[in-house]
Amino acid sequence: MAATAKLARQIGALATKSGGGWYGPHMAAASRAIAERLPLVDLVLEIRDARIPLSSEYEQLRNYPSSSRRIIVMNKMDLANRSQIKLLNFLLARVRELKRTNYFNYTAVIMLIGIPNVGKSALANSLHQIGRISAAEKGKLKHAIVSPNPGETKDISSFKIGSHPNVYVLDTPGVLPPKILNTEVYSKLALTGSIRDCLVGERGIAQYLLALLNSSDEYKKWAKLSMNVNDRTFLDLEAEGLSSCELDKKQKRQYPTDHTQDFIVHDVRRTLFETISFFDGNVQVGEDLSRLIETQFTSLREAFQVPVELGEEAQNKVAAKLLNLFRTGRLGHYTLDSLPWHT
Ligand SMILES: Nc1nc2c(ncn2[C@@H]2O[C@H](COP(=O)(O)OP(=O)(O)OP(=O)(O)O)[C@@H](O)[C@H]2O)c(=O)[nH]1
Ligand SMILES: [Mg+2]
Repeated sequence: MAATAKLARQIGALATKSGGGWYGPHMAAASRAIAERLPLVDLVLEIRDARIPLSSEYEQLRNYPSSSRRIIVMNKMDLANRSQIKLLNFLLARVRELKRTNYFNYTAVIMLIGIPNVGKSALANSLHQIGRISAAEKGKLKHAIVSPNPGETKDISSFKIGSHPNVYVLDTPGVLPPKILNTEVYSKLALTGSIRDCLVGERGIAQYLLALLNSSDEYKKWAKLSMNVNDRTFLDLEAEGLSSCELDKKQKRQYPTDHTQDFIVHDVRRTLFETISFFDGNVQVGEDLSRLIETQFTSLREAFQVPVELGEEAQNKVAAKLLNLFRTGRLGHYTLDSLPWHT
């Protein structure tokens, strides 16, 4: 992991040198608006990205005094609706408990806060929908905009999630501190999508992703994809009188070339498995790791069916497609922060 961490720090350092581009007037204003409201709300729900439970901490809350009013939620664990119902019931029960000691305030407000892109708006929508499912207002449900790009929510808005007492959640804009000193944390935030790709460059982020994949065991799960290809080459294809190349072309012609199609994801996983397992160097050594990543970019271009004629631009396209697969969970599940084992 040492070579991977080094690469993460290098990429993070390059990006942070270019200045705090992630922190604009919008974020500064949002940060002030959140800080002003913080003392007025009944509960604060800090949303974190389960892949980076430490790096996605909302820094301004570190010294937040009342821990009884602060709840941390790990999002993106691909919560089923069931667990969101559980979360809603838990929140409503918590509000009722607080109201018993503070019943003069009839309406309760829960503020969702977190760094950009952790899923605050998606969670606000779910809680609102589940909370209002049997309510008369069902037809008038509001909808917060959810997007894969960070910085989508610009203003604080409220969503009703319960009655008796009336309970509202406030969806807020994602906020990061103006300075991120830890360059490795910076790279993790870029990889998980909390910092806009253009600030780091998709290619650099994809190199970091490949370094992580190369030093984790996830790729071993894709061994059977490689074997399937061989099986097909020797048995089925012969029976059908097709070469493996002909079969591949035949299959691919049936679909539009969308990099999220199953067969492309399959090819990408197989390519990653083969490049890692046939590699003759040591991925813990920086130079070897860079050599492997370079080879992988070339092989992945084919897997993603990016035309070679695009030249340099082809590399950027490969990087963008690879990041998209990672961020939608199609390259496996990862925890990027090293946690003490007891957490
Ligand atoms: N896999 C997965 N994706 C999620 C989950 N929650 C949200 N997302 C996705 O994460 C992306 C960001 O979600 P948003 O709800 O817009 O995030 P946000 O925290 O409101 O972002 P900002 O408004 O930019 O701060 C979207 O592409 C969502 O579809 C989840 O539990 N699992
Ligand atoms: Mg949002």
